Amino acid sequence: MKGMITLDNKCCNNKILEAPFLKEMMKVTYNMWRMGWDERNGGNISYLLYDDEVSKYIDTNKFTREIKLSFPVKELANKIFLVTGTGKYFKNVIDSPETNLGIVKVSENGNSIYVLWGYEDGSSPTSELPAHFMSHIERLKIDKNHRVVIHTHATNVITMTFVHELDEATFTKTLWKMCTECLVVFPDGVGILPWMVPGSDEIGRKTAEKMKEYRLVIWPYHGIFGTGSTVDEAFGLIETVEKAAEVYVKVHSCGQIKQELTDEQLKELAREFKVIVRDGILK
Ligand code: 2HA
Ligand code: ZN
Repeated sequence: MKGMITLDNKCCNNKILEAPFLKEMMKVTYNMWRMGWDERNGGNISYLLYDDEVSKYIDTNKFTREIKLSFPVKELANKIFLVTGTGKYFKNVIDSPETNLGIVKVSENGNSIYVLWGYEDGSSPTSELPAHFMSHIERLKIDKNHRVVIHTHATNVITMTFVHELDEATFTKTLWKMCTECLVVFPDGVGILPWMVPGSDEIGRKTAEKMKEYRLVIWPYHGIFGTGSTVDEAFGLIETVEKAAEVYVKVHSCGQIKQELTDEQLKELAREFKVIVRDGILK
């Protein structure tokens, strides 16, 4: 029957290894490991794929396994995602994408996912799938081109959460002041959650709540989430925040600040680059 999803255990067509979205994922995970952000199995990525780009390589109506979700995601019904596997190391994705990654399709009722490709050793998507899926739901409401959620343990961002107040407005302003172009890259600032146990539906819900307003969300003493319509955009946002955090850590290791960007200069930047900055941050 046309459109019906059916079980097919004879995985897999590895022509898909040539797919641009897969190559992109292999490159970015390796890069992120090289940045030192994704130690061991740290970090996870999910990438919304369009049916017509996936169906060039695999039958999107055939699955190898069904996995029940503890949180319903009806809003994502029939959507397809490329997702890093739970317990998998970013450094290994490039050599064995078919075990470290998987392509999943959300069921019609949003209560489960079908594995279309990958997770060949029997594994499943990242433990942070609730935060990823719920964040996709919120970002798609705001941006119909949204596609990517990246979570990583960016070293200087984590460091900064120990020594800076965790108030969103002051944290954002400090980041903006660390490199001239920060305000232009993330004029909407960064959201910050209180510390929570990772991997739970609850941290997923709270992260997604922040995603209604922010493209970047920091988990204190843990890492950061970045989102975007492309892998480059989500990665670029995180990279920019991490750079600002690195400058912050270095500046504060050098002693007293002698001069810095003023609020007036930041406003001048916003005017010149025609970006709307979040209210309540600049005086
Ligand atoms: O997947 O990063 O937050 C490992 C993690 C959990
Ligand atoms: Zn993590």
